[in-house]
Amino acid sequence: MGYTIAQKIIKNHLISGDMTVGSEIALKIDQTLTQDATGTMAYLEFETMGLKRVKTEKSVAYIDHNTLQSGFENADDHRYIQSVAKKHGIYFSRPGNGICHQVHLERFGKPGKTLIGSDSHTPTGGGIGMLAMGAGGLDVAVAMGGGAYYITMPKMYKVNLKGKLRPFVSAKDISLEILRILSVKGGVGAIIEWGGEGIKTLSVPERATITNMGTELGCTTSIFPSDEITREFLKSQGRENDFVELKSDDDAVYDKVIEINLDTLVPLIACPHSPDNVVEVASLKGTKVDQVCIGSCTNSSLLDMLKVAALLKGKTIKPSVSLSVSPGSKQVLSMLSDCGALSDILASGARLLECACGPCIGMGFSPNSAGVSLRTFNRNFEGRSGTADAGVYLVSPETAVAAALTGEITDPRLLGEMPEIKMPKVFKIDDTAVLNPEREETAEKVDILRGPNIKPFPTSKKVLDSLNAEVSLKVGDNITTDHIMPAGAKILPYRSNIPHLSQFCFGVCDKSFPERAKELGESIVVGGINYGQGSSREHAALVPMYLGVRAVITKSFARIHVANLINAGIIPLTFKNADDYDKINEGDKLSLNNIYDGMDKGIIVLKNETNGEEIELVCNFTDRQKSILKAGGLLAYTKEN
Ligand code: MIC
Ligand code: SF4
Repeated sequence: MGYTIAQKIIKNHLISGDMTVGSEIALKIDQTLTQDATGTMAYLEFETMGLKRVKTEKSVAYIDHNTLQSGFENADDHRYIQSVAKKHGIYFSRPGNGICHQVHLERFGKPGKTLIGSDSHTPTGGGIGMLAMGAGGLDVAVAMGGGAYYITMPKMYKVNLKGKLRPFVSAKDISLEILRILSVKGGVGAIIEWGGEGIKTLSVPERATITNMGTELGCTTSIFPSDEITREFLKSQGRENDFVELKSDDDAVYDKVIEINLDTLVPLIACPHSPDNVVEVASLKGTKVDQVCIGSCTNSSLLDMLKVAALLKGKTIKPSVSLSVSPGSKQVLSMLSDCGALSDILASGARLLECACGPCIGMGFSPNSAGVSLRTFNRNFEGRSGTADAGVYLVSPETAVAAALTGEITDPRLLGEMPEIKMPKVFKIDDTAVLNPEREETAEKVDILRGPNIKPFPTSKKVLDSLNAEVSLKVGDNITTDHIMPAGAKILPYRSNIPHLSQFCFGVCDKSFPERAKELGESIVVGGINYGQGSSREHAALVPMYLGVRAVITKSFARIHVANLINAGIIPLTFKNADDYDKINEGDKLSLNNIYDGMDKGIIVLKNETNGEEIELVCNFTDRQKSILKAGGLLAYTKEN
């Protein structure tokens, strides 16, 4: 039996485990990336492990999320990360150089290599045939130290593309179509390989839009073959030597095969508040639009920006619309500027934002009250934009421009002829905003700069043989990490200050949660399906841990979050019978006994002391995960070992 692309890379990087679906495998990691919102914590963890130098082929620290320095906090954290990077052998991408995923794709990613990043959109690298995965900061810290990255061996899905996209339909519409087909939980436990004749019509930035947004399917990662199109892209970046060809074997076996016909695909739009709430743009025709945002790691490549500039050229946006454009990297921005396209964007009335995440993570540019915002981003979770009652829709750059020009949701095909976009053969290479680390021999002399915002890392507790605690919160399905630990301009500066962050925990669901959890001392959270989807932020585990949450019981978990819970020493359990979810209410007193024995058997029996119900909970932990939980989290476990 042949191998899929992902299986080939896994086989080449397998440290332990066997490649049977569902079993735990340990992978050697070639590259890591961090961004600043998760990076400070990741480097504090790296420091705690006491290692001198990263052991990866390349590790890069990006500053792209918290660039709105409305107080000393972010600037202090940036200086901290810069100094840690210099000392420990990590490349440092300065603020302004661009969004981690865009820059990594342009300058550092390599086909066939493994990459983990403390950001859920790390799979962007799959656009050039990397096995690129999002992970919690602690897992990235361990990988930087040369440790393996553990995942559950995924199933393999294949999406075959047929035909060719028509004008005004683009890669983003393919992402939205697969979300419509599979939903935000449809990719859990799988790697999606993109293939078929249709991929030959897609350039690397288009492929990267698709692998980027594969994250919203909940999959482990997404990947394209590395072919002549990949070679051309790497060549244009002066990196042809990094090219290796990668394709699946003809007899590779997939657990699911989906076909998408590009010839018949139409412009799509994801409605509030979920990326899989997808309908045809035409069906919302005439909906008034207040704000349009173009950019984010999904749609900020030079190709996207040139399309936007060409469509805006000589036109003015509607006075009722506020349009922002954030190019993905310094390379994109300076090439836009050199060719004059930037002037076309500015002349239309758009506001230029810096090359960073910006509005995507609620770092400014929040919509007006009850505003309708069309964004080329990847997430439209409730409240994420910074305006609680805004309606955020996800669209392609083409649909975004159509809305900015008309003031309402408009099928972009009504804009007339699609101008021809000529991509340059050679890109402008200027890596001056990437700082090299200090040489190992002299690294000792580099001082680490710590600001007052960096608070001590909270210590987790060991999972004991019994737990008696009250349910501090019961939530429904598809709870995102933005619900658990919101971001945005007011909260993000405190990512290295867990006590301060804790005041906002579950703020989207129930503002009284932090107080209640603190009063209870120890408590249990109950959730529905796909709990913890979205961002990789380990803060969504560390903050509940700080507030005394000892167990989370759900119908099912998202991949990165369940790993973060275990790393934080919180025991994640799932209902054996999903209906038992109804047998627990907020405020109920629960007792779990013989936990250790239950962990070995795979089932723990919970007694609801309030209503007398007995409920079976599944806990299929590997020996390693059991040891981590018993040690009180990955940091404690790593120190012990
Ligand atoms: C996001 O898009 O939600 C973020 C902000 O990039 C997160 C990381 C974070 O919370 O810092 C992610 O996707 O992992
Ligand atoms: Fe940044 Fe948004 Fe991409 Fe997250 S999804 S990395 S916030 S641009």
